Amino acid sequence: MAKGRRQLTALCDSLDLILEVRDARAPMLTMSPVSDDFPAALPVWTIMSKADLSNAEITSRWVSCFKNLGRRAWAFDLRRNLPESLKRSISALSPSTSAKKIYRDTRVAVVGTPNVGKSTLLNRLVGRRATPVGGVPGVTKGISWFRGPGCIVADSPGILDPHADASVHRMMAWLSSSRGDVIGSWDEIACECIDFMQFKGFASGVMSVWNVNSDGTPREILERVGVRLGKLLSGGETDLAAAGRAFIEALASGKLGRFSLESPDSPIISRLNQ
Ligand SMILES: Nc1nc2c(ncn2[C@@H]2O[C@H](COP(=O)(O)OP(=O)(O)OP(=O)(O)O)[C@@H](O)[C@H]2O)c(=O)[nH]1
Ligand SMILES: [Mg+2]
Repeated sequence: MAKGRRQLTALCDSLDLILEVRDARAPMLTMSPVSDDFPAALPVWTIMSKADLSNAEITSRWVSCFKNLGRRAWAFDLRRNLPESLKRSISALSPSTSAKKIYRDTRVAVVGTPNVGKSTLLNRLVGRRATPVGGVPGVTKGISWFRGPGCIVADSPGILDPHADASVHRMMAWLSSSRGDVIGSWDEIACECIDFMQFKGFASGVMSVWNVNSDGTPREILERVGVRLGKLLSGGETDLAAAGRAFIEALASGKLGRFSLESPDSPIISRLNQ
């Protein structure tokens, strides 16, 4: 993170705009840890990605919440085209900034935590598959610039806060924004996730997609998931790690339906003014 933070901070002087991508399913949990380093004068707009995977009503409340805090914010399925109005707003930024910037394209950096859709957004902005995207965190390794219509956009690697509690990183793994295999055991991550979903009241909806009964402890439920998916060890008992991984990967990619982990009135991380 230190290198990524240094690289991004060094970029700020040449930027007109930062587009901070957050996962619409948990916009506070996936807030960029480098947000505090941006100069106050540099506009930061929030793009909530994966709005096709979140609870639509909660996401629309997040958009209003950010707007009420004076921040420009949108929620999109980034796999679809961006509204032309957003692209026009970005191109229009340049002439309205300082005189020395009038005759060049708007310079934008796309930042955020891993796997939230930064490169997907960049490709949409430049209008082609300029930079690779992938379902696992850590696809983009360094900062690269790409030219699009009316803008020059920098893609950046996902940055996690190394000082955040390990439980925060495990929660980010539920959305595939941190690597579950690096930060804990898959069964532990999955059981914590099921526990959280039970607490929030949407475990039964998620489990119903696989016809798995959501009664009982998280471990009992994960056992049933393992049986349902055929994740068994040679002795016949459930391979909980394999079941946990399959569950988290299905959840994060939307195969188990739409959900939101956070709403404006119950954020996991309460930094609502950021
Ligand atoms: N359903 C859905 N999937 C999305 C959306 N945006 C991105 N994705 C998927 O999310 C995954 C990650 O997208 P990337 O654009 O590579 O994310 P990134 O933030 O650049 O990831 P890193 O470079 O690894 O930090 C890919 O599988 C994308 O297809 C979206 O709005 N909806
Ligand atoms: Mg990327």
